[in-house]
Amino acid sequence: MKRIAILFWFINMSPILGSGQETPIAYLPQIYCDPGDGSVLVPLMVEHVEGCNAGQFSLVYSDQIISYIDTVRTLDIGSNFFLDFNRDNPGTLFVVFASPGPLTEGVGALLEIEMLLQSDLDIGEITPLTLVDFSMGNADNVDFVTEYSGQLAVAKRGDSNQDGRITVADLARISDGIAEAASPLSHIERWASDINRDEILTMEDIELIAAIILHPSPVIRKIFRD
Ligand SMILES: [Ca+2]
Ligand SMILES: [Ca+2]
Repeated sequence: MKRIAILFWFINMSPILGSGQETPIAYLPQIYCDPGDGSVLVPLMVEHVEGCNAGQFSLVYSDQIISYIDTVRTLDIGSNFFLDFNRDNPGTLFVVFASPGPLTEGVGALLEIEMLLQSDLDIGEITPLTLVDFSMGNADNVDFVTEYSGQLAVAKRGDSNQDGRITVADLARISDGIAEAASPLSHIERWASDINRDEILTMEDIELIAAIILHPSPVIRKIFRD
């Protein structure tokens, strides 16, 4: 099964929440996919949900970009949860989860959603990943959680500088990233530069982009993807 590197913004909510009550929140990342990736893994992050032992939410997405929800599985702080989901309606995922005991950790990844991509995606296509009616709680109180939706955008892996082509300029850009140069890579530039999908930029990524420039055939690119 192909797994693409998951990149996400860690959103610092402190300025939003202020210094008062810690409001429970849930959010999805901003992620990218290459048309050849086949599938993406999307983590659902939560904060300030300690004490909760049940919850539910819906996720609305474009079925022009995401063909099917392959599965939903618990993760990290949610690993003790029972989880079930309904994907009968394309474009909407409905998830419920519960645990025999309250969460002792309130911050982290709760679950991940594996999404299969449509086969005919174009660079630049975008779907919001919209959380709807997210609620969590326990027998004493179930309340709505503040939701921050995510986004999935189709981009070209290897096109580090995002100019639509894979050239020596991309080699230069990833070199900037490895050297942590004065002009730091943006979120999408860093994703596009991580050819081997190990979530760090190294000389191996440079070697792979160089090989794509030298051997631009689809067969060679498939070897790199696998
Ligand atoms: Ca480029
Ligand atoms: Ca890498």
